[in-house]
Amino acid sequence: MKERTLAIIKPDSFKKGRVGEILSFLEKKGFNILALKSRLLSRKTAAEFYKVHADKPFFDSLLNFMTEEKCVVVALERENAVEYLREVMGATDPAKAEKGTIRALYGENIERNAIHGSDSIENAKRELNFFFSEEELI
Ligand code: 3AN
Repeated sequence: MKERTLAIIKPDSFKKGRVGEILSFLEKKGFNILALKSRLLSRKTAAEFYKVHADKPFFDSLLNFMTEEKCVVVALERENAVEYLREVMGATDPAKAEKGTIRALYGENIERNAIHGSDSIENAKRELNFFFSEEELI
């Protein structure tokens, strides 16, 4: 069964002009791009999206980073999309990410780590609906 997940190509990748390369990487891994948009997140939007991390020491810094440039939000479709995206993204800390993963290739550090991917099927639904309307996801 095809599954959907949400990726965010983060401001560090946008600034370095790596958006196209990362999209191409995802397509080569079998993901279809169902919907996509480029957005400069407001602090309020970024805080709402990352609200589970509101009490973490890195929250404020994470909001600064996520609002410093545009993000590209992408709805992806593939068999086993949620789990497989996490696999090809690599560990949160690029220094610990497996060779050949997106974060190992493009991430700078644990915060500026190139890409976000939903971490469960339930969160994927919430995150897809956070950025896209039902009509955009047809
Ligand atoms: P992942 O994106 O791998 O699911 P989360 O959900 O634990 O990781 O963290 C959300 C985001 O917060 C990360 N993508 C990263 O940008 C940032 N982050 C996570 N842990 C740290 C940390 N220890 N220091 C700074 N930023 C962090």
